[in-house]
Amino acid sequence: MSLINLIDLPVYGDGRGDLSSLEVGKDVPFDIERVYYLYNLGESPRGFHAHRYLQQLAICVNGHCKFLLDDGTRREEVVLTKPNQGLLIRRAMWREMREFSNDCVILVLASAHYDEKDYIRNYSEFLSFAKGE
Ligand code: T46
Repeated sequence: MSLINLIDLPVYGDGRGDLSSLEVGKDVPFDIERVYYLYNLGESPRGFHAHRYLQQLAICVNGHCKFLLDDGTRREEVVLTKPNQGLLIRRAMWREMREFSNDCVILVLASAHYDEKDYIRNYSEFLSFAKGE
């Protein structure tokens, strides 16, 4: 099974433009407890961590960017270019983000509030954690 799980979101377009919506239980497979967004992104890559329990859906609502996902045994990359497509990031998945376009905005829906204790920011520690899963 691919690590890259893309969820296509509905687009309601007409002469005025496009509108996409997300519904918990239909488009998003977890309850949304937090929303955040990344913008004014430069050349520095981000991420380089995994989460013990957090699940997230990342949508590049403007521009494009590259995500790398790693489950401890495999690494896969995807370029996000569509505002109507979300990348599901399951728990226990190392992620790295890079190659942001100047106009890139990434909207992230998260299954829990921010909790630094849920982060694994050391790759060796992540590999041990992933092995125990
Ligand atoms: C992820 C990727 C896609 C908060 O105070 N609250 C928050 O909700 C978040 C997400 C971050 N922060 C603080 C913690 C750090 O001091 O914002 C600062 C930057 O966070 P971080 O270095 O973790 O940012 P990224 O871009 O490396 O990772 C973020 C998320 O943290 C992470 O869960 O999956 O975006």
